[in-house]
Amino acid sequence: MNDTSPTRAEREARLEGMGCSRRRTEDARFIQGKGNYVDDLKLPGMLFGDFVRSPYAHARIKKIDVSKAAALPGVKAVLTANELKPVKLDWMPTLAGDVQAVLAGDKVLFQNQEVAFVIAEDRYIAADAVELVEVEYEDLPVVIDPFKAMDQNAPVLREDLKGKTEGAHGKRKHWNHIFNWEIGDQGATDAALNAAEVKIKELISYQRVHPSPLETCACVASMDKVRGELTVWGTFQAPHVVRTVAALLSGITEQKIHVIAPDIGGGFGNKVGVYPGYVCSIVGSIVLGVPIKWVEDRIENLTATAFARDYHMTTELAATKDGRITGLKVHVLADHGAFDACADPSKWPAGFFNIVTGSYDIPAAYVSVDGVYTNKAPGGVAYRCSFRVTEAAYCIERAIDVLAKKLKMDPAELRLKNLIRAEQFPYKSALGWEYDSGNYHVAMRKAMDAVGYSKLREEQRQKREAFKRGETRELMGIGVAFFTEIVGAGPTKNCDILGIGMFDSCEIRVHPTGAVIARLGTKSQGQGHETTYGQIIATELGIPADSINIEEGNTDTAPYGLGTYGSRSTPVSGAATAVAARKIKAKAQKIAAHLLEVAEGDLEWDIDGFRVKGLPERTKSMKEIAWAAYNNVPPGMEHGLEAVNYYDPPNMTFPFGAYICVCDVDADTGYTKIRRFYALDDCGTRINPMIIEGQVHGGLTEAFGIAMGQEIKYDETGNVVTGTFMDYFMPTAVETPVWETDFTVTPSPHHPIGAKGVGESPNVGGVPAFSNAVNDAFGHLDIGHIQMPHDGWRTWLAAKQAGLHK
Ligand code: PCD
Repeated sequence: MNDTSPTRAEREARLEGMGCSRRRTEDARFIQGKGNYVDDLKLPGMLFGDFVRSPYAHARIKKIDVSKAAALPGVKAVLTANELKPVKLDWMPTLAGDVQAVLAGDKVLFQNQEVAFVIAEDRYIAADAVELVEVEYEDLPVVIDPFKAMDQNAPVLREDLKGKTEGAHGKRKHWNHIFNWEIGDQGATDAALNAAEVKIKELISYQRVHPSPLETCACVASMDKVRGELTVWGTFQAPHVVRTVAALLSGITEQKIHVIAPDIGGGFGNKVGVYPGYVCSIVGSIVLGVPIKWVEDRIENLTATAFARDYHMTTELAATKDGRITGLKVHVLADHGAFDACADPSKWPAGFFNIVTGSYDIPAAYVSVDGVYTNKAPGGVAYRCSFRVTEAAYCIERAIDVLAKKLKMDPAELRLKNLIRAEQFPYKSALGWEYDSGNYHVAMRKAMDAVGYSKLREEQRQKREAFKRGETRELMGIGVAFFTEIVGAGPTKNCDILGIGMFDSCEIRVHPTGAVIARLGTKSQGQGHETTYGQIIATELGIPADSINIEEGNTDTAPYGLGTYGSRSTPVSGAATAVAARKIKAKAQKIAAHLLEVAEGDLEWDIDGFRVKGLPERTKSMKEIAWAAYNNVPPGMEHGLEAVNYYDPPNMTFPFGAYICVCDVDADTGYTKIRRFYALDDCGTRINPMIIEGQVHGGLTEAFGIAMGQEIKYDETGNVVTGTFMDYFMPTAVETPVWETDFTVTPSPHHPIGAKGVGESPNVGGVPAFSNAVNDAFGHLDIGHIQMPHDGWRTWLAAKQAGLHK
């Protein structure tokens, strides 16, 4: 008789566990237009809210007259700061320890700041009513340039902070100063700089950009006055935190608040914080007793909800003549806009910027960051970035290239010379981090081989000759970047948000038939969590991923978690998932031993169940064990098969990568074509290679947008001049280059499955690779660091400055 039982390989494949490029389960609804986004929600009696916003960047509010708006048929209420004051909601706390005006009272501090909230029967009436609110302003002098924020004659922006010499992070030096944050050994770093054979000093700016998810921020707040319960649906990356904040602000007890994040169309950090729209919708619903919906439009999103970057980094490197880096000193001027609403772990005013020594073994380093207020929108979010790591990576990667130019050394060579060596891991950096694992030289060499690095340099040499001879007007640039990410905030010992430790969670229940539901404290915004968490459980428990449902985003059912940002889901909730599954497996082993009438220790795990050691035909599959968990457990054991884990990671994980970009710059138009882009990522154990590739494609496209054209720009009176996708560069498939992806695998030694995050990496490594490529195109010419974004205009100017225009 033929044996028809599946082979081990077939049993393994059936699970679609870790390492499998399993198709994304959530895509079935997304590609059919059957997703369920906040704006799809329609509730009986629901009203719509819309903001009156300030046309001025800095002005005193003399008078607000809402009478005409309130009289418009269909308008139900108009809220101003006066209505919010009695319930103490005219101001709200920010995640960074500052306060932010929910609705402007005495004055406005940035263009498009929220001034009044109109509630009407539909969004069109609300929009009409917004036009009818009359606000009398008296304009005030503005501070747009962060370098002028602390001038002696700079206007006082935050009158509410008058006389306060201390902020959330210590002493304030000036009325527009927020904090100073210092780390590292200043003495040793200065000594290294003084003794240096070669040094560089460069102002490296990372311009203000915006995460601009395609779905803007939105919520529906619904107060049930009979039950005294509030439900808020919203585009929340961290639903549990929103519930806790709502409880603390509203006084409604936490169990009576239900926060639900349905499908989200991209978050990118923009949907971590709490915005005035949420507060006003909740207040409106409490006052009127009906649901209120608020959905931002594109201009509001780009100009008023959290921006990213705006870091101005004066960077010094010390080195020997042969290219050994001996010291790094950075001063950052951080423009936080009108309120410090940065979304960082509480104790980290500049996030994890102290990862700025990057992938290099730099013996001495010192960083000092000054945050300042300006008349710009608040924010400073971790846009595809673990709390300022993108700024840090850009800073060190540009600085290395500037140093290479000065040393007349190849930038890849200079990197190879200074990269942390494999045997140095776990590596303690001069600025305090312990990098968990890495094999940087292998990754760098693999990248260089893959693109044929030395051939490219030879081609570039020949092109430069041809240019001199007048045979071409194109400049070829080769951009190298090697980055180290720091993701998985975080150990609760040093990371919290509003006092809540940054653990994360997973709860798994195995049903009698061996099907599973798992719920987590994180929240996918498109990353594919419904697919990948199922794969971890599939491998751990030997249950096919197709029999596993993953749920996130409902605070009533999901265990408490801190949410999805900072590429923390895999490092933290992914670990919680494995640990919870292992608890279940331990119980399953006891049940299997009972069923097989052997000692627990006589069993071994085999793909999808246990077998008796030495007797491979005596087995109990996980399916059989699940059934037994509900009717035949060992004496004294509780029924059921479920577990929960709240995981507090012992350390962050440190993914890394080597990226190489080749571009051709037209010296006459500044137009830059990205000819080639190669990205090697190492995120430890890979759960789903296809999803990782998608993550890298998405992140590189964002990095391309940032490096090559994006900037939230203000004119001298504080008007945002890039408030739409007509003037804010949003790359489409037309502009986007082709991506080549590759990988190495260096597992994290402290993570239960060895995985590190990956979602942010391409943004972190991509931006410096593009910028280094454009700068490298001018590498043989007498011209300093060229600032981003590298749009046609700036690049044309660079060519002009380099004397390439007759
Ligand atoms: N993975 C795998 N493996 C490994 C890792 C990872 O597979 N090793 C995968 C996972 O599972 C998922 C992803 O991948 O799915 C990702 O992951 P991660 O890295 O862990 O991350 P998560 O946490 O999840 O997420 C987050 C991120 C972020 S941060 C961002 S920005 C962005 C990214 O994610 N976002 C987004 N990506 C994305 N995608 C999409 N689609 N959408 C979105 O929104 Mo922040 O901080 O928030 O700014």
